[in-house]
Amino acid sequence: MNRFPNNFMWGASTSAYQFEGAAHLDGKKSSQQDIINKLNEEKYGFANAEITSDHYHHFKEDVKLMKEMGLNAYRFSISWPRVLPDGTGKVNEKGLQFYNDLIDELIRNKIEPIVTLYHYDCPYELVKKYGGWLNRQIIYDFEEYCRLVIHAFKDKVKYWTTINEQGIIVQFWTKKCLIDEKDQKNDQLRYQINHHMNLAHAIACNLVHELVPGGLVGPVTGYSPVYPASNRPEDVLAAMNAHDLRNTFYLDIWFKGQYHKAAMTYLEKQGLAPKIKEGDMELIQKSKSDFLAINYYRSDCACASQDTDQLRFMGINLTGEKGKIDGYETHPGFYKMCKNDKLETTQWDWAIDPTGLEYLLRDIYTRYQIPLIITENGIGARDILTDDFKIHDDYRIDYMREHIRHIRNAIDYGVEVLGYCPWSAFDVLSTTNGYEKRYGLIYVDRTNQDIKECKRYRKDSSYWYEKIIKSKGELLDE
Ligand code: BGP
Repeated sequence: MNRFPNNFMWGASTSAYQFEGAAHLDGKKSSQQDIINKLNEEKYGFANAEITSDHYHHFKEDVKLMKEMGLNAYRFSISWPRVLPDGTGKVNEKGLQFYNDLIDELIRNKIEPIVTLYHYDCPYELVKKYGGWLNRQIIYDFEEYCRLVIHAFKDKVKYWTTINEQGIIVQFWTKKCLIDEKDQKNDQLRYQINHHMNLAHAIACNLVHELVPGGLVGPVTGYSPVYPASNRPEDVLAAMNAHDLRNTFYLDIWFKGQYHKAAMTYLEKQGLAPKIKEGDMELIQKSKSDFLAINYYRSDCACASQDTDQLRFMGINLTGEKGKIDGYETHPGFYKMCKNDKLETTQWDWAIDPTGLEYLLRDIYTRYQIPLIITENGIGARDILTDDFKIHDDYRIDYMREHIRHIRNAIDYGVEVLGYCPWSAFDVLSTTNGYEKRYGLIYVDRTNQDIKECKRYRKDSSYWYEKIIKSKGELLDE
């Protein structure tokens, strides 16, 4: 196949708190991300979430630029506290109006809206009231929020995604959720939050099917295939363990309605398993996800771990200096993540692996036989705005070209891929690095410290992507 299917969605992605700004304007109250990013500002000097890329005030210009790039889809999220500032109860009409205007603008420009219901920004009021996702009450409040927005946009939005990257939330829970210090040592709560999210996801799926004529809904997974560090059987087994706990554990719940046996057994042994109430599994089993949205940036690598190793949920590089990762995720006796010395990395130590994308697309499709859509994929870099307002991001073009080629291969092998939405349409606030690390196809002129006017400039990658979209992928091999 040279050309991608005619109905292939060529899009790009953003999320509300990383892109909109207007964090306390027109009735919106704080989300937990407003608080977390305020702390990031104080601790690391990164930008806070107050203005970010000011999309709230630039949305018409932004849609125009998307149109110029040739996008026929745009994946974004709705901010819960913008439409329900207290999390429940009184609706903020101005908030709903913003999304209504944005969606109308997209539709006028023939850009398919793909809406994510939750991208890390739980209303702060609910965190203060009962601890946010730690408390089962959130399932019912999330239902109220979902009913409101799904009903409001049911005639305009066909594609809905529920919760962004539950697996990443489990790993990086204090960065994605505001967790009281007294709870931070209780790792079981990570999986309890995830269980509450599974229930919330099931309810959101049911709501889309109930309210949206012809509506389709699916979860968003942050997915990295896990390779064994060597051909030692112990490493191969460790890679399978990591794959079960980080990937299949989520996919099985969404698409088979059950917790993965081996992963759950491990969690039970460690005292990390979630408490499941009567009726929970029934609710999960009765809901249906129509497709899987995949965020893919990197593959990972695992090796055997000893029982005496220290439990650790994440390793992160916050400096942008290669090799300065602060450690590796370790599950004692189960697996330990490590560097894959066969792959190049970004400045932030994320392995660059386009083949991994084909591998996971084929693997997931074979196991679950569901349509797939890529809702995030991209390279974080320190882009440079030249004196003549250009951004020569060849590395991004290389990254995207290779990843799209491997999507094409997967389609050739029979995988149903609905679309490709790279992260990100515009530069946004990075979840861990403020504006130092950029992913956008379009540059937003601001820094961590200086907000300037947030002027938009198209990067070289956006012109390249435009060509690829116009040729339906044919010019990939040019
Ligand atoms: C994904 C998130 C996005 C995004 C991206 C890049 O996990 O869904 O919100 O930010 O990662 O991550 P970062 O900004 O930390 O480099």
